[in-house]
Amino acid sequence: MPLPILYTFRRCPYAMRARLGLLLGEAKVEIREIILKAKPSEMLAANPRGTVPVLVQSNGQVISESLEIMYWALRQGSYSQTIHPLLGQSQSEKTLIDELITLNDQQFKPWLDKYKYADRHPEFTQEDYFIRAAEFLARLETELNRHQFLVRDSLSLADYAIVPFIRQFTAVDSKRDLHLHFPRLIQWLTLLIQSTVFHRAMEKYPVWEQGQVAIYLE
Ligand SMILES: N[C@@H](CCC(=O)N[C@@H](CS)C(=O)NCC(=O)O)C(=O)O
Repeated sequence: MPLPILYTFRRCPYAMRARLGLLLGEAKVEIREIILKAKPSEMLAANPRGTVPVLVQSNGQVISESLEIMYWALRQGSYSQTIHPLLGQSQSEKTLIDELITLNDQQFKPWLDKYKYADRHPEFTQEDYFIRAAEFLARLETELNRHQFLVRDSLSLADYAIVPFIRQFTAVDSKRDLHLHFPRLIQWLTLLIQSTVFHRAMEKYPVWEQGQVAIYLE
C-alpha cells in the first residue's frame, strides 16, 4: 500500500495545521512541498480547487480541508481504537473546540487577511482591520484566563488548529506591543511555537518534482 501523500506549502497556516495534525496523530505520510504559483498537475487532479493542504489517502480518497486532515490524523493508526488525547473529552470541550476554530476560520481569518494586506483593501484603515481582528484575540485571552490552554488546562486540537493564524497575525507588525494587551495569549503563542512538534512541522523541504525520491513527514 502506498503511503498517503500530503501536498503542502510551508508558510500556509492551513497547511501548518495539517502538518501539525499529522505529526500529532503520528500518521506516516509522504510530503510534497509545492509552490502556489506552479501547482503540480498531480495536486490539481486531486483537488481541482487548487488549495493546500491536500491529503491523498492510500485508497485514493482526497481530503482538502485542513481541519478534516487534522481529524483524520487523530483518528487513524493506533488512534482508531482509542480517543486521541487532543480531542474533546466531554461535550462541552468538543463544543468549545468547534466554536473557537469556527470563529478563527470564519471571522478572524478574513480580518487577518485584510489587516495583513490593508493596501489591497482601502475601504478601511489597517488600524480598523487590526481592531476587528483583535476581537478574536480578546476572546482567546478570556479563555486563557479561565484555563492554561484554549479549551482546558491541557492542550487540545483547538490550540494546534489556531496557533498558525495567531503567529501570522503577530508577524504582520512586530512593533505592536501585543503582549501588553494580550499577555496570556502571547505567552501561549511563545510556548506553542517553541515546541518540538511546531519545529518539526516547520521543517524545510525542497519543492517536489515528479519522479523524485519520496520524502516523509517526520
Ligand atoms: N479551507 C481550506 C483553505 C486552504 C487555503 O485557502 N489555502 C491557501 C494557502 S494558505 C491556498 O491554497 N490558496 C490557493 C492559492 O493561493 O492559489 C483549508 O482549511 O484547508
